[in-house]
Amino acid sequence: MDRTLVIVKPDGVERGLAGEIVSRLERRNLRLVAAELRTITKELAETHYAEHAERPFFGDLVAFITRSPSLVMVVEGPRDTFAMVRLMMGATNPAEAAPGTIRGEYATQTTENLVHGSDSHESAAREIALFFPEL
Ligand code: IDP
Ligand code: MG
Repeated sequence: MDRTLVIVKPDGVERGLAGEIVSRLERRNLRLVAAELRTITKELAETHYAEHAERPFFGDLVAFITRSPSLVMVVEGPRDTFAMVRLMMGATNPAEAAPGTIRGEYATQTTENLVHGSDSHESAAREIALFFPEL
């Protein structure tokens, strides 16, 4: 089986959309391996998003992702699970996210786009180890 990291970001938990997002993953037949509601620390956010450290929005991104609890999950499917989840999420900018995707149905702004999903097998392994070192 193949695993990826999924995060319902603070805006998703605040808006009561965590259940909807988990439901979509489960209805797809992706299985929850781990799930924890936690407030991501500044240190963990900076490590997780290190690839964006030089971008102008980095400070806002870290402030956003740490402002209230996120639902952090490991999700398992038969293969290329990260790619299935990314398609279900929709484009990073909700203005470009297809109808039917999570961002295309429920989000309007790139800054608050509800959900994170690892973008490759390598990112999935790195991010799972970062958030769930016991796995
Ligand atoms: P992804 O979440 O679809 O993988 P990334 O490019 O990895 O998108 O960006 C990480 C997160 O940073 C996005 O989900 C979004 O919350 C935020 N972000 C990305 N680009 C911008 C931007 O241009 N302005 C503000 N926030 C951004
Ligand atoms: Mg990304």
